[in-house]
Amino acid sequence: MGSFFRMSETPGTTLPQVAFVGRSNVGKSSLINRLLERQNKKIARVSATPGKTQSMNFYKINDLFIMVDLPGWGYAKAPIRLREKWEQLVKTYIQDSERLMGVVHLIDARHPPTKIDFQLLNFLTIEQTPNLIVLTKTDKLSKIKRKQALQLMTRELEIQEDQIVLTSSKTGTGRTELIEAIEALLRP
Ligand SMILES: Nc1nc2c(ncn2[C@@H]2O[C@H](COP(=O)(O)OP(=O)(O)O)[C@@H](O)[C@H]2O)c(=O)[nH]1
Ligand SMILES: [Mg+2]
Repeated sequence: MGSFFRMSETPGTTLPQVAFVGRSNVGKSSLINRLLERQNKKIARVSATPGKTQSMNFYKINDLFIMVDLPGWGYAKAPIRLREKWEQLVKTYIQDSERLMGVVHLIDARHPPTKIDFQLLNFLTIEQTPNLIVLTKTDKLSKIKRKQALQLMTRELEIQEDQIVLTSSKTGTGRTELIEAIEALLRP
């Protein structure tokens, strides 16, 4: 549907929306391509320069719902003004989107959640926006490390195991489970 830099530019639509959010380089574009099985003809651009895109990308799926690729936040090194701009855009999108059914929050399975992950989770709770935690790049972990990552996330984020989906865009692990979870968000 396009890339939009502010809420006023986004298309007016009655279709339900599910948004994807996470730190830049977490694997968001790759996951969207994997979900849509666009391995060869990629629909979401996988970039080598993290934090470059500050736009919201809207993808209409089968005329049924819209997947919204929200901008990722940068690393700790990113300029504070850029971080604030990101925060404003994402918060405004979440608050102002009446048809937003849920947020898929991506976290790299190899790293503990960051301060921004906690802030985002708090914000979603306050806004009463249903959310799903997706651990990315699990192919980079051994079976035992995957289990440890799952335990760490449930403990740190104080959520149930069934709120977390382990994925790998490289192997396709978790794709079916994630699709089912997204369907559940769409019909509450
Ligand atoms: N091994 C592995 N690498 C991944 C996976 N997902 C993404 N990557 C890599 O991580 C980098 C960032 O991916 P990208 O999808 O652009 O992240 P985004 O910035 O969150 O959209 C790229 O080099 C991807 O190839 C995954 O599941 N497994
Ligand atoms: Mg991306």
